[in-house]
Amino acid sequence: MKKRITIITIVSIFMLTGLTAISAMANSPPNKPGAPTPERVTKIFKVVTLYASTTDPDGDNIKYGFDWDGDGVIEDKDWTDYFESGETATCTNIYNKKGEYSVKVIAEDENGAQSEWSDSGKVTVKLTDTKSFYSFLHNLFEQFPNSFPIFRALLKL
Ligand SMILES: [Ca+2]
Ligand SMILES: [Ca+2]
Repeated sequence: MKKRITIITIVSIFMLTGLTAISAMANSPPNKPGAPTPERVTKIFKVVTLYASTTDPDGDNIKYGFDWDGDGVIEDKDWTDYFESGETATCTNIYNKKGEYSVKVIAEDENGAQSEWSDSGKVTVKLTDTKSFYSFLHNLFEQFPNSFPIFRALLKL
């Protein structure tokens, strides 16, 4: 009797493991997201917001990784939180060098399956004028009001 129970237990464990493996294998990655922008012109030190959206065939939640300079590497800060399948995610970046940047986005479902990279968009970053550099500093001071008292006094902001 005891032997029988042991066999049943072992068989059950095998079946459960098998089912778990099958359901993990059945997870499909999210669909390829659209390009985060077709084309954008901005200035250095200015906040750029881009968007991403796709769906997951299993209806899983999705997070998005933005590659802002086209090198295929996603910085930690450029991963969004999880969004429901089909929702639109946003991510922001500030460029501090002028130039033309290729931007793309990848989607990852909550089981860790990654989509293909999106097509690339293009962000052109131009040199800033003094006014927007000042407004960048101003925004910085607003976010960290107590961090730069000397600068603030110098710039009379
Ligand atoms: Ca999935
Ligand atoms: Ca990158």
